[in-house]
Amino acid sequence: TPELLTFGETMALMMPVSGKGLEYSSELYSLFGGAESNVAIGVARLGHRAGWFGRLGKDPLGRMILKRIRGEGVDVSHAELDAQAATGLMMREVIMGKTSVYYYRKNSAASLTRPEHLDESYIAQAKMIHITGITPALSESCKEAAFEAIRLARKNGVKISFDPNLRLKLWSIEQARPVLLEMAKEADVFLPGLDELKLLYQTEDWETIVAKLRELRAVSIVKGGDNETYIVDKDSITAVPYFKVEHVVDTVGAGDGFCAGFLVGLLKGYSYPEAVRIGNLVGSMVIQTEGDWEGIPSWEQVEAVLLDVKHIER
Ligand code: KDG
Repeated sequence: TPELLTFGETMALMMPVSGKGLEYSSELYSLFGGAESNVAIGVARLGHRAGWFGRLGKDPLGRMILKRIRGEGVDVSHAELDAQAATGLMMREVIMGKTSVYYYRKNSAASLTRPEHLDESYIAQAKMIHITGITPALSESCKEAAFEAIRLARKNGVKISFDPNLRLKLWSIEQARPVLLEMAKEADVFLPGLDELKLLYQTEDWETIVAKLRELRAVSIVKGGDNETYIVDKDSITAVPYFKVEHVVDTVGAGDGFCAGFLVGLLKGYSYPEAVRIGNLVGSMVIQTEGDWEGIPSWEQVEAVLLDVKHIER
């Protein structure tokens, strides 16, 4: 039985093989990604039991994704392939250091998720459920499903981790704000980025942001500071420094890697600063590899860094 559950849309991901943009690239890599399955894969890599229960199309891309998530050791017993709808797709290119993502996901199998698709007994046996603000952006029924997951988790004493993952290509800030703030209220741990908080609370002022965060029942872990991650609780702010990165290859997935490392820290019973340190480390490794989750390390690799073990080349 999984300790950590998550659900949401996972899509096929196509990226140019060369450094060229999509328009002029004749060969593409076929990968896949989705914020929630990225976290589930990360938790599994780091040695804990994770489950992901999204919906995919009953098509080649859906089967490819399902097999590969399963191959990473994630429980997919409650994931479903829908014969009536297609698997979502995203394309990504990096031009002059700027990443752009293009979505082809309207009416995808995942966007047709409804509250009835959730299995209470499956959710009830987990310690924690990780939910993101992408799901409510996908459709009205997905929004209902996200709130139903929160309700079922609360009812069964399952801790809620919430990453707002604001995606302005999916909805406007005006549409997103009330929904994401409502979800944040329900969370036990809230994992926003600093840029997201500025948009959600409509202020650049850190003091005001901290005061808003302190109205929540959650502990907030604020990602994306200049050099550190912040832990904001009722009466303290703790800054945890980033790890040095040699060469940034692909920044997408850093936040999910962070979440996976941090949540594994919590599952291991570590303190918040220790768990954030692990999150920072995993995030720093993800951005040094192409793809959303491929750079997530094993627990042994994490320990080697934390304990400063020498690497033996041969
Ligand atoms: O966090 C990475 C995600 O943005 C990526 O995997 C795609 O889930 C995704 C989305 O909807 O943007």
